[in-house]
Amino acid sequence: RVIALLTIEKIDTWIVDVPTIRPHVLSMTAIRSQAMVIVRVHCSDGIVGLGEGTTIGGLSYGDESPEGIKLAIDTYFAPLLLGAAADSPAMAMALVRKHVVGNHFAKNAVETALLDAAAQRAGLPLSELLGGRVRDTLPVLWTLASGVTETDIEEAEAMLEARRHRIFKLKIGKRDVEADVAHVRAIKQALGDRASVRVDINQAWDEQTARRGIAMLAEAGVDLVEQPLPRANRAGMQRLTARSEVPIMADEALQGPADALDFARRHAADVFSVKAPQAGGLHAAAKVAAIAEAADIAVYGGTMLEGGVGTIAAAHLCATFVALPWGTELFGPLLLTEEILETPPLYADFELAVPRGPGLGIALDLEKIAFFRRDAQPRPTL
Ligand code: MUC
Ligand code: MG
Repeated sequence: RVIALLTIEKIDTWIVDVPTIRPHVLSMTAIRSQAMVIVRVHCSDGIVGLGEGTTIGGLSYGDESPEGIKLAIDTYFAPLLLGAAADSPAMAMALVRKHVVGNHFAKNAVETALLDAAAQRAGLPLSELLGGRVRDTLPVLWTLASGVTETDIEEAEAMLEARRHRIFKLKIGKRDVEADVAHVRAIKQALGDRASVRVDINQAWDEQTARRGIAMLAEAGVDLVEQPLPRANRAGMQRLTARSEVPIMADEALQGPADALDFARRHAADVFSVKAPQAGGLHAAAKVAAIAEAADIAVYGGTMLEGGVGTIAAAHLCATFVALPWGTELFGPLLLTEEILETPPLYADFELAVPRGPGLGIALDLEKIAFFRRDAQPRPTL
């Protein structure tokens, strides 16, 4: 038996609730607050790694809820990991995968924390452990999802003026196609060539509606259509991709490398939204991206509207992508009323800066965490 000298000593999991700056309306839910599961892995050499497990709208977007992510880590991951070697994230995660099926968001949160600790120990930015950084900043879009066309146009104008975003994603699929297309057309007409306008249907259409809707959206000037069909309808995505002039992106359908391989074989999308939580970790997401690259499918940096920790983890992965023609949507922290990092992510000139320090290169603002932790009762005043 090998005695590990460097071990995992403690794992903290906190659900941290932070309000959004305005309601964020998607086809399946509207959110007013984000619940982030913040994970800290303490190693016996004193290094602490950070991770995040965040989804959208409880169980309305994916198979895991914030409460379920915390429970999975506390009850099932921690007993496997406490006392295990801290210097091999790959071995630790192989142990977890041997005993835990599914639970991709929880696995991603823990793997991120283990990788953050390992990269801090190595004195390298996390991007160097994920294949090597080829860019220091990433283009970032903004989602217009107030639910009101005029408000969305004002918001877009303010973002352009501040040089923060010039790509906008609109959440549609909640109303009938005519109403949704009228909303999209009005926004594209107001912004013209100053901005790229894209849509995300979040699985809300059937195939006939999608055929009609995509043709109308193309005519309205939309550049990219994301996940129009339910995630299980791969043949439908394949047919839409084959006939659509506007590129089609897969998001919810990609739950890891096996899905990516099937999509690649069928060419059932032109673009993959690469999301570490959906893939089951940063390494799994890197494999999704590698499959895309091999199949001449573009990669895009997706988000689950995470806070600073998950967003910066995703940024380190995206920094390893040589081609990133559609950019990223790593704007999650900007949707929240509060920063939970000591130094907030830097957004300037339409791009997000990828931190250069060791590991994720970030630190938690522990006073903010103490204040917003769901289990902090009564809430202390700051
Ligand atoms: C999604 O489906 O892409 C990403 C941006 C946004 O506004 O919602 C998310 C989820
Ligand atoms: Mg999406």
